[in-house]
Amino acid sequence: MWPGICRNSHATKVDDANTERLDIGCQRDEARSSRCRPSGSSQRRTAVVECHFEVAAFRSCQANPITSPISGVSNRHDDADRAPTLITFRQRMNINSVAPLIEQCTTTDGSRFKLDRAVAAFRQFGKNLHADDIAHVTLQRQAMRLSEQSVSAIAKRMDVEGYMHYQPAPDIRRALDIAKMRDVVVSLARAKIPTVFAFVYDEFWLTYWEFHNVIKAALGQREFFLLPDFWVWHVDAKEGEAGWAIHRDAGARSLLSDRETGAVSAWIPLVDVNTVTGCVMVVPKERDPDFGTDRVSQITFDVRDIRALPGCAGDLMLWDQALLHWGSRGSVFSETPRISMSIGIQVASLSPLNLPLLKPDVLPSVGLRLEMVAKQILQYSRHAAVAPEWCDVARVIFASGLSGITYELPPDWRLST
Ligand SMILES: O=C(O)CCC(=O)C(=O)O
Repeated sequence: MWPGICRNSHATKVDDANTERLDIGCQRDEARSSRCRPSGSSQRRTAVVECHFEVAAFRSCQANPITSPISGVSNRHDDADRAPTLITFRQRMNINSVAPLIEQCTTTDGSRFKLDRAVAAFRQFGKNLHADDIAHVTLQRQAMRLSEQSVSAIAKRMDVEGYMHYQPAPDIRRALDIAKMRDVVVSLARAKIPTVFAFVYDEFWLTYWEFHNVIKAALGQREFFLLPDFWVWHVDAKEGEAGWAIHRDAGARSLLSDRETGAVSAWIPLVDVNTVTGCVMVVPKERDPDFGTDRVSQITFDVRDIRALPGCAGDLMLWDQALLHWGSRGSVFSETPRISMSIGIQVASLSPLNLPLLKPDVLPSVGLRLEMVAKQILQYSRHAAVAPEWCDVARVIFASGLSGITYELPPDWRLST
C-alpha cells in the first residue's frame, strides 16, 4: 500500500502433498500454532496502538500528515452537540447522497457518528460477519505455523525477487472466512459504500493474524507492526475498471540499511484472480534497475520482466514496499469483479512509515477501526477516486471521537465550520 498520501521460483515446494499448486505453502497439521506471540520490543511498544500512542513519535512521522494523537482523552459527542455551523456542514455533505447505512450511524443532524449505532448498523449489514465480537475473536485468534524450510524459502524469494506468493493448504484456506468477506464487499459496493469500510469487521483483521508467521518470515523474522495503510478493492473489469496505477509503496525509505526489506504490502484476493479479472503486476527486484530509488518509470525496465500475480481466493501476495507494481486492467469478458484487500506492514525497528502503528495481534477497537477507515478514505481519495461526500463522511468520523483519542488533524481533514 502507498503509505499515507504518499505506497513464483516455483521453487520450493516446501511442504507436502496438500500443496500441489503451491509456490510456498503449509499444512494446518504442521502448521497450527497456538497463538500469535506478542510483538514489539518494549521500547517500540509505546508508539503502537492498542490504543496508546506515543505523541512524539507520531509528530516526528514524516509520512503523510495524518493525525497526531494528542491524548487519550475521550472526545465523544452526542445529539445535543449541534452547533449551527455544523448544520451548514451537513448541507454541504448532503447526507442524502451517501448510503442509508451511514445515515443510520449519524446523529440526526449528520454532524457526528455514534459508535453504538455504527456497530449495530454494520452488524446488520454484514450479518454473517462479526464486529467487535470478543468471543469469536478469541476462538479465531491463531496463526498457522511454518516449517523451517518454508521460512527460508520465503526469505529467499523476498531477498532475490522482492515478492512472494503464499498458497495456504486447503484446510487453512477453509478456516478463513473468505467467501463471507467477499460477499460483504460485494454488498458494500452495491450499496455504493467505499469498500474499505469492510475493515470494520473482525474477519478482515483476523485473516492477517492467520498469516502472522508468513509475514514475519518475509521480514527476516523481525517483529512487525501493521501500518494504517489498507484498502479493499472491488474492480469490475467488465466496466473497464483497473487497479491502482504504477507505483512503489513507501519506496526507498522502507528499506533497511542493507537494502533488506523493511516493509511489505500484504495483498489477499477474496476471489480467484488472473489476467482476465485483473491482478497485481510487479517488476521483480533483481530485474528493476531503479529498485532502491523512488523513481517510477515505465521505460527503465524490460517489459519482458513484468510478472503477473494470479492466485486463488485466500492466497497471500507479499511484496517489498520498494517494489514497482500496479493493479492491471482485466478483460471486458471477465465474469467477476476482482475483489481483494491489502495492508501495509513494517518492521518494528524502522521509523514509522505512517502513524499510528498497530500491534499485529491486538484487534483495534471498532471506534479506532472506523477512524482508520476514515483515514484511508482521506489519504487515498485521489488514487481510489472516492466521491467527495465520502470524504465528508470521513471528516465526520474523525470529528466524532469514536476511539476516545484526540487527534491533531491536517486542516483539510477537519470539519469546516
Ligand atoms: O490492487 C491493486 O490494484 C493495487 C494494489 C496495490 O498497489 C497495493 O496494495 O499497494
